[in-house]
Amino acid sequence: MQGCFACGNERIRPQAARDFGALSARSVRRVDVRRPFHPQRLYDFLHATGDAGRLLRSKGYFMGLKIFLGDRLVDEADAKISVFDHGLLYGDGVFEGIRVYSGRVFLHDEHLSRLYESARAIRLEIPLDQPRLKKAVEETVAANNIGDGYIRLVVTRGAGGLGLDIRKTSHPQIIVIADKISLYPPETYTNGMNLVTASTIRNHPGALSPRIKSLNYLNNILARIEGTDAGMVEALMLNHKGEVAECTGDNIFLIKQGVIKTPPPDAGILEGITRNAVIKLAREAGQPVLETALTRHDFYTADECFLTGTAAEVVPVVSLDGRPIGTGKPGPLTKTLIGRFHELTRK
Ligand code: PXG
Repeated sequence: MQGCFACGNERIRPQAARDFGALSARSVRRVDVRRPFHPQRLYDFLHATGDAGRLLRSKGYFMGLKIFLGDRLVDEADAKISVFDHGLLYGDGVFEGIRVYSGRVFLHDEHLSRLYESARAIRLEIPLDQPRLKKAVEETVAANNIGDGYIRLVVTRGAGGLGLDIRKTSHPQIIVIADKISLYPPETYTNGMNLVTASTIRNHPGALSPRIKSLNYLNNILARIEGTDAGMVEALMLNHKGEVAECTGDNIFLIKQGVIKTPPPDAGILEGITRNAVIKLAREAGQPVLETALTRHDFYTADECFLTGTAAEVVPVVSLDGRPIGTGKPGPLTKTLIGRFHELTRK
């Protein structure tokens, strides 16, 4: 058998598993070795802590992922693109973050449609058609044995000159990475999340439409830094009119007197795939959902609040800018929606 002798994971070299089996608590700091040692658990831990994972990978303990690059699967070590790629030089490209549940790509067509729409908006021609790209994503998931995981699908403008002219770029690059997912800590879901409003506003739609999921995420990153500085894992962003737009990587909803409300796409948001799925679930259950302009006051005085996103799924929010929302605990309707969303992921 290739891979780990203990758990069969093909990405752990047999020798690595044996070596780790002999490791003492001092050798690998921060690993809880009080519990019975298991290579898969150690692997999961190291994977979550990027640096340790990279170090051990560089020592050859882990086999790399299979990456889809261009038009075929290659080893992670061979998955390289040009330093002249405009995706790197200018953030010129588009991407999707997609979930895999039990080996199935969740809302695959919806994510692909958004990717092709983002590409159209920036005049980027994706070199594969949608059915072929869908197959490439599925092949990548299968090649990496992903059960529950995460896909990063990226299309860059391709290599070009040291100038903005897209006519000087050659082949757009397609990259598909299928890997494990790192999530918000479990207590975020049980206790709820606290948010602050960032001073950085969302991109003005007349400058760069937030509806494009482009490789240029500096706007969101600058806002996220403010959230991190305030000790929070997310931050709220307003639009150029001072209305609530979305969080740095999640859409936002409130519930007031039984009505679910969320900013419309023209409030300058990314029209989230999870957002749309949650709206549909709520409406199917007979709950009214309004897409309407909202201010921070609406959130301060809401009964409940939650975020949606591919990585986050549905997360309760319990305070904004130091004001408790509702009871200051995850709300009942939010909990029901979380349950319904989990059912959807298992369908
Ligand atoms: N708004 C923004 C700005 C986003 O980037 C969402 C809303 C939620 O959209 P979806 O379609 O995921 O429901 C996003 C998505 C990451 C990461 O690595 C971020 C997103 C998605 C996947 C991964 O931080 N953001």
